[in-house]
Amino acid sequence: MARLVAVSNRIPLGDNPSGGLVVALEDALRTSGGLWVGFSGETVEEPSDDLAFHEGAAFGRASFDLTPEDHETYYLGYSNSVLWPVCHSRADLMRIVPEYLDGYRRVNERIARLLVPHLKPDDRIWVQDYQLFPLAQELRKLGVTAPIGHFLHIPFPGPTDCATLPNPDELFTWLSHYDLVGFQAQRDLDNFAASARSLSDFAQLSEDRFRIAGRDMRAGVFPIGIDAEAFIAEAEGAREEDRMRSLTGAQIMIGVDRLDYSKGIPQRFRAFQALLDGDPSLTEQVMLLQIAPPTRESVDAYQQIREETEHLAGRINGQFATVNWTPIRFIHRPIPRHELAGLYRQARIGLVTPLADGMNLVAKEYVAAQDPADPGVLILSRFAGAAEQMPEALTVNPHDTADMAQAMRQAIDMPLEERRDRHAALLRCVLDHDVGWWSAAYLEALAQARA
Ligand code: GDG
Repeated sequence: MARLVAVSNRIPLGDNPSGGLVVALEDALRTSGGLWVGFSGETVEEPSDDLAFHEGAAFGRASFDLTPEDHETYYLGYSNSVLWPVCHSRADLMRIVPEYLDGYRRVNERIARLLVPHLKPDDRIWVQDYQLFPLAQELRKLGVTAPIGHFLHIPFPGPTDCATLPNPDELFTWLSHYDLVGFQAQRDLDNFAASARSLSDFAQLSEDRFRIAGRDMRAGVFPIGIDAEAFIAEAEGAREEDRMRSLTGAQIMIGVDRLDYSKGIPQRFRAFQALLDGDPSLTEQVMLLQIAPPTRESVDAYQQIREETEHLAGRINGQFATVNWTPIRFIHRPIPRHELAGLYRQARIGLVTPLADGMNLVAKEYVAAQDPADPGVLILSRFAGAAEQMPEALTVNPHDTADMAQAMRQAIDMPLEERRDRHAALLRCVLDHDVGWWSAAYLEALAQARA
């Protein structure tokens, strides 16, 4: 079996990863073995010109450092101030700075150079996410002939959003050097085909085959999953002392998201406010536990979302709290994974209401963590990739406060039998399409794309 070499922006070298890609890739590599290469998280003035190898995992791990300038331009700049907002339909938050694109190209070129001496001819190379779009082109320039695939964890922009990029055509040139590009949802594949249509040299050869600038490539839909069995075990084994104790009888609604503007946390808070406003009998009967670890804090848009979220939670709590009850509990730091599993299980409602999201693994973790005999209800935004796979959730439009408040009400009142029926269907999906299924389906398609 050819060795799997996965490359991602970040490689976790400590514990407690929070971030969907890291969680999923760790599961995939633990099963298949191979090598994972990524940024160490350290910035240094003079990074080494070779990878650093790390022991202590079931698979090989190798990292590289970045200069502070590269981190600023490649990571915070082009990746997270240009591509991320555009892919999440927030071109208004984009900052186009020429140095960002230069840094992005330069770092991808450097990663290719670091990687090549460690590659074997029969490796399969699997590049992850939007920080590394140009990597296949750079590897090909250096003579790499092995199969190279890309998986995009976030949404692919449609024609209107693509047109806001400083370099829309280059995005497609980068992608055309992969044998296979994988997306989370049908919506993304449709956006890819629709956006590519404006290129001068583009043809769609079949449903999943495209020719861009004379190069043939494939694209497909591979919805990512979780390690469902392991997560079920984690939730079942959650210890009593890790649970929330201070409430007697109040139902818990839980939200778990990196504090990102794409996750719709203020919209969720406003819907909760509307729910409480509309029904005073819910006082002390329901609470919202929002876990939102910090992310990309030096980007302005992230400072703004933090301020907005804290301000709103403070205002709602001030309006409704009693001596014995705080309606919103907002935790702005990561919590350990086993605690998370126990809290999901304890919560009667899972709130997954992003404005845009590639997949959203929290939706799947929440379902896996439930007690099938008395499960909670998942409220899911139609803009999460997960909505294509999970129609048995209560599907909401996160921009519509009244619609979301109504779904919260419906979830609170939902009879046991309906909760069980919906949960059984959702759990089937989470178990059938777990992370092992995802990586196997993707890698099989990569092998076929080359054959
Ligand atoms: C990207 C795409 C796509 C969160 N807080 C804590 C914590 N987490 C864990 C969750 C979950 C993961 O982080 C978040 O995954 P999501 O999928 O919800 O979102 P992104 O981070 O935006 O991930 C997304 C994903 O990639 C995979 O392809 O689904 O659409 O945006 O696993 O549980 N974990 C711990 N403490 C926390 O406080 N331990």
